Amino acid sequence: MIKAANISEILENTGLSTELRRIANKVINRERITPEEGLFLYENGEVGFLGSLANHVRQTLHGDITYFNRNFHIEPTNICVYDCKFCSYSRLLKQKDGAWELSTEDMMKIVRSYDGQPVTEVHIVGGVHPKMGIEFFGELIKQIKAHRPDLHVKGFTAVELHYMIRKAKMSYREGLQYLKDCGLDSIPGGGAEIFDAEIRKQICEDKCTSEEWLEIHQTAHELGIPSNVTMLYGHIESFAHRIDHMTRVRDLQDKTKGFNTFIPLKFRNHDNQMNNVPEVSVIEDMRNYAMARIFMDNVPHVKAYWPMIGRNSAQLSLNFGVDDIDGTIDDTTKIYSMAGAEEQNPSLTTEELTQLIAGAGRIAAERDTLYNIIRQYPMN
Ligand code: V47
Ligand code: SF4
Repeated sequence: MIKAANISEILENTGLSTELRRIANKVINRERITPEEGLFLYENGEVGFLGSLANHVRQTLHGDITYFNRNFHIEPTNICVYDCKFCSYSRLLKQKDGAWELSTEDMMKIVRSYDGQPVTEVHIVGGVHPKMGIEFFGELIKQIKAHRPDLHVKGFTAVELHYMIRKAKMSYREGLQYLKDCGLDSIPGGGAEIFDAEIRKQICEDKCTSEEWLEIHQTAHELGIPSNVTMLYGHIESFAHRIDHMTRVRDLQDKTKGFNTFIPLKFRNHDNQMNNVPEVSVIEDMRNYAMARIFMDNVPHVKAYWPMIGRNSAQLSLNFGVDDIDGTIDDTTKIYSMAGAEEQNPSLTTEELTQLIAGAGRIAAERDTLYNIIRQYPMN
């Protein structure tokens, strides 16, 4: 790796503006940049420049290690009381066409189908079904844990949690404690979208507010439940909205340190109410990963969700601040294939995934949900 002092010297001899050089020097010296500086970088930093800075931060934090995990998804239902304009997946209660709802037994069959396989995590996320309440999911988690106690249960976006907890007339703290007692280990990052109230009003008016989303995650962290955080980008939001989103994440993380991973999710425009909004380019995807790594100096990991952007872009992202590629999953996740994701039947074997990581000159490390390394490839 090039040393920080050398990078600063190199910067002196580039045609970069004084302001870009000043901000770059802060990043190189691992000083926090302000939201205004972040916005300036977003607006003026070209992709290679941002990539170099993000890669420097990534190397400092993780060296060449690139994490992946072995997980599988359960999507209990795609029936949803909400009507997010970007969603290609949900069906309203009255729409029977293409709708599904799984019973506890259906979901336990999925869990049992992984018996004997070295998966470490089950990721449970779906639509918000009015009849699937907190007790239904508490019982499901208990059954999963009774069957396979070592399986980490990462479940329910803050949107689902908000609905089921409020419907049960509990406080967030009571609801989350109940689910934790049933065996819930962590919370995925979905439902964050973009925190700005005006944008949220236009793309997902009726679901939980940004303040509620953040309060649920804060409460979870206080109860010892770690979580992830996403950002849906590349639709009608501006760079300023993205910086605002990441500032709110950074501020909460300063208080709780409960976020493990930031996951930028690229808006896909297939088959939803926002299909007139063009998708952003791969260049913008890379600039966005880089900005996430540069700006959120207190969130340990940045993840590329490869089923969404495709394996080639995921590989490229490893030079733009990303240190984690989502697990070796099969086609149990439908939310993206229905939105026009690159990978229609996302499935990568461990060998394919580790080769993809090695092909980018990185070291593949299988992790558990909490980033404990299980093994490195080639095996050590
Ligand atoms: O909140 C829905 C997104 C999210 C579209 O925590 C779309 O490890 C793009 O949260 N284009 C749910 N995105 C998925 C999610 C997730 C995924 C992977 C890992 C983790 C984790 C969490 O999917 C929703 C929404 O932001 N989404 N529709 C779309 N058309
Ligand atoms: Fe429902 Fe989630 Fe789709 Fe919104 S994104 S409509 S909350 S399934």
